[in-house]
Amino acid sequence: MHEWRDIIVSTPEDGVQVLHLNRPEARNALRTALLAEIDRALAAAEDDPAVRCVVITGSEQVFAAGADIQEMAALDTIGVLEDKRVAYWANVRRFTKPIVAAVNGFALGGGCELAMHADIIVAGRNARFGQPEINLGIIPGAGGTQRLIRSVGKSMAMKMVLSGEPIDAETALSIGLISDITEPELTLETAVALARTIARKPPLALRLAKQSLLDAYETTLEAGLNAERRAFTVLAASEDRQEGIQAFFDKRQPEFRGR
Ligand code: CO8
Repeated sequence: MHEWRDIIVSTPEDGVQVLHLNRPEARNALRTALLAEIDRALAAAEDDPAVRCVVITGSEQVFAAGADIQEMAALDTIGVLEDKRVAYWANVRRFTKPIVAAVNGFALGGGCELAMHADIIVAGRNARFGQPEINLGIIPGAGGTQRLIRSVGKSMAMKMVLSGEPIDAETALSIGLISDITEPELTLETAVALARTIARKPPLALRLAKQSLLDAYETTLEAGLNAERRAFTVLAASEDRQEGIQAFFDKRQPEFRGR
């Protein structure tokens, strides 16, 4: 059993694990120790076949106020170069199971970047997404410039990064940064319900579907289509494909085993 300090880990539904950022006194600022706990929790979730989908959330007031500015202030160039957080972020990116972010309140800087590491973002009406690093004389450092421009396009990405001004939930929905808006008190519930739906899908197909979609960020259309074709072909060998198709013919619910 792990001891957690900056996060709370729970399993509200079979197959769904929730990582709850829990540093209210610092508005869930992502200090290294917090990121290390996310890293550890995701590594455990990756290895646990019972976990099919992960939800990352903050409180009803704030998702995360970004990197811990106090911690960041203490780093010189060598410190930034050797920063352990780089590896923690990379591990979030490499996580192979679906991640849903449930965002209420501020998701700023590294907080917005953490939300964008998720595969789907569900947000409360009170959500505010922003990259305010410019106000500190820095720029986004956990993929913000790259993910924003791919997600919302050039003009809005430039506006957010260069002005540092946050956008509200309605705007985030209209530009495709998030998939759903809810009342803040229902954000987590909505995300968990979505995660539950996803958790019941065949794990191998989920993994390859996520990978194929993310490939679109990395590659040309031709190479992406080839990668999708390979993933599609590999799945023809899975027992879950047989089960899914048989269950359709039998007019019953499939029982997926991740094989
Ligand atoms: N880091 C450290 N402490 C913070 C942070 C933070 N990011 N945000 C808030 N806090 C602390 C405050 O210092 C304050 O502490 P105290 O009570 O001891 O004075 C406490 O949290 C409460 O803060 P506020 O009084 O400001 O709370 P409000 O509810 O009035 O406002 C805001 C909430 C709007 C979130 C406000 O706190 C804020 O603007 N915070 C800073 C946001 C920001 O600039 N974020 C960007 C940080 S830079 C970044 O994320 C770069 C990522 C690079 C990743 C690189 C990886 C390798």
